[in-house]
Amino acid sequence: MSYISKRNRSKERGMENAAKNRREIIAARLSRRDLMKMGLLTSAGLLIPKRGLSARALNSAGEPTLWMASPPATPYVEPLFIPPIAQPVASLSPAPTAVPNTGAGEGRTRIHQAFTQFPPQKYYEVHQREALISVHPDFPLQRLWTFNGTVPGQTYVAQYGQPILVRNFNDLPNDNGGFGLQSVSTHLHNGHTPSESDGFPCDFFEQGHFYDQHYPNVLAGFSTPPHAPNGDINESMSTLWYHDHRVDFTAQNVYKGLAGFYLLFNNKDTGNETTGFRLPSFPEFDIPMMFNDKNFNNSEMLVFDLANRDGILGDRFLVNGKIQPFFNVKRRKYRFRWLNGGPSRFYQFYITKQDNTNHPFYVIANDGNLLPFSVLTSNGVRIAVAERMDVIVDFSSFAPGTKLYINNRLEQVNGAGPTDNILSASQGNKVLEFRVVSDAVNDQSVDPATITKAARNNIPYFYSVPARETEDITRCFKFDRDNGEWVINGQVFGDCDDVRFKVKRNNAEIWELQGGRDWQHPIHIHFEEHQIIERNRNLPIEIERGRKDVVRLGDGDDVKLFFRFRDFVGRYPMHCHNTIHEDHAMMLRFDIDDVGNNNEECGHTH
Ligand SMILES: [Cu+2]
Repeated sequence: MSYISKRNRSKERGMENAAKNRREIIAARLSRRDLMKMGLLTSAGLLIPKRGLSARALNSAGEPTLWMASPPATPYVEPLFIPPIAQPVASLSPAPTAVPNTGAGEGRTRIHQAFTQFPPQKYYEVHQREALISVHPDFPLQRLWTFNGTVPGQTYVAQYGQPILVRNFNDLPNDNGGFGLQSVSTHLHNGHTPSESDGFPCDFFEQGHFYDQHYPNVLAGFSTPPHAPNGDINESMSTLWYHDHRVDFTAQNVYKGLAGFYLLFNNKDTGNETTGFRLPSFPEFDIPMMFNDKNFNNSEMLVFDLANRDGILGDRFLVNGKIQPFFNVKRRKYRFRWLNGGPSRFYQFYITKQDNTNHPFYVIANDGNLLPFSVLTSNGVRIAVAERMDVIVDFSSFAPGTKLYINNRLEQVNGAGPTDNILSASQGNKVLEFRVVSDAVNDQSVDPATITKAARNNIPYFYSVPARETEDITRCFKFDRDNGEWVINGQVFGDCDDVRFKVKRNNAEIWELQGGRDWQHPIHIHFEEHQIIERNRNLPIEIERGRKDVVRLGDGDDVKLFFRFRDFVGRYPMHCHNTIHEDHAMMLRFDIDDVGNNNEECGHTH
């Protein structure tokens, strides 16, 4: 509280009142749609100052300013939090059923389409509930929403060929403490998941209910030649994550804590550095890290700005739920799985030494999983919301006591996207401190220098890129801003039942995505990974080749994606993963069935 005296008290109070008004509105569970209907929100996303509601602070240009600065927090005082590994339960009662068990309180509405084909071999029970969580020792405990009591939630460690079932309970409290909706849909991001278990935004379920999510952990292509019955090993996935996806409320609910990791292993990516690809062993040297930027008020409590429709930038940087933690590392190689957990910011991470010089590292995977080769980078790696980058960082050359930093050097001043300026190392945000310790070292993991494209004479070390097939249709999508609304081909996500187009199962398709002016969007497409075959008529950079589930659309970008849609049917979304854009309706629903249609075909129906 002492730091408030350094500020202009009346201005602070005004902003606090405005914030309080907004929190009351949010506590009333009104979505942006409700506010628009009630005439409380302008098309520019500003709350209208009437009946005691005050507009948020404006800058000299009349534009909304950033949220007031968060209180300071001393960096690197707490160790990195490693979420616990989810443990299966012996059984579930009542036993899971293919048909939704609505009588027992299940919120699912559709039958499991692959329950008998891939019977669950392990069962998990997870409770979404409020917990008091520390984000920093200088801050009071926060009332966050969790999966089984931690933020991030427990990490699922899954194996290909071993289907699991997660019984997911909604035990969220009646009082949302200012923001968040107690109605949820949990999406397994990057999963080749039957639609009814995918966490489609409109498949939400309410307090006191549960939802059985069946994850077959099966390779894409298992149902058709030439990869039946086991699927294509080159479609393997690895660093998945799960997060709330409730329509209109994803940003609030994820910001409040509802996200975690789901790691998939197989007989190549084994988690053991003496076998398979010989990547650093899990969990000791294979560390998932979720990055978020958040805002805190004068009482050091987490705040979320509903009135912001451009994208929320936080001024406190969290890794695995803690503000700027430290992490002790041995003098050897580590695999870090970097995930941008949002809400809106893009990062470009460097490893910076104490003298602000750069320590190069290897990128081995993007969100689509392992690249054919390791890629050495001296320019850091860019990660938009929901993208993942697995990297190998080698600490063997550093003396014990050395400190290094994960440093975000990408300049971003508003929700529109980064300016693309790279800040100097000393100006960046150092979000985590590595401390090299003197413990004895044993490192049997592969040397990434030996698995680059050149070192391998162009023979993939990891998976090959699945072969491209002749497409059955090319569809076109323009992501734009229209009258203050985020639109895809001119339309917002208006209705859960509005099926914009239908993909015929097993078809190959090209989707051409076009970005609007002045904005950047990380676009996520559920269910099947894509290959970026062109970015602005050129091959994308090496880190973007291979497979992906998020594609960054920069200002005016034009990207071509290749897909096949195999194995399962049902409803899936495509949406911007700047979660603010997503909730303000930059999303569409497409269905996979055995008929398909030509809607959204290029030059056809827009
Ligand atoms: Cu966007």
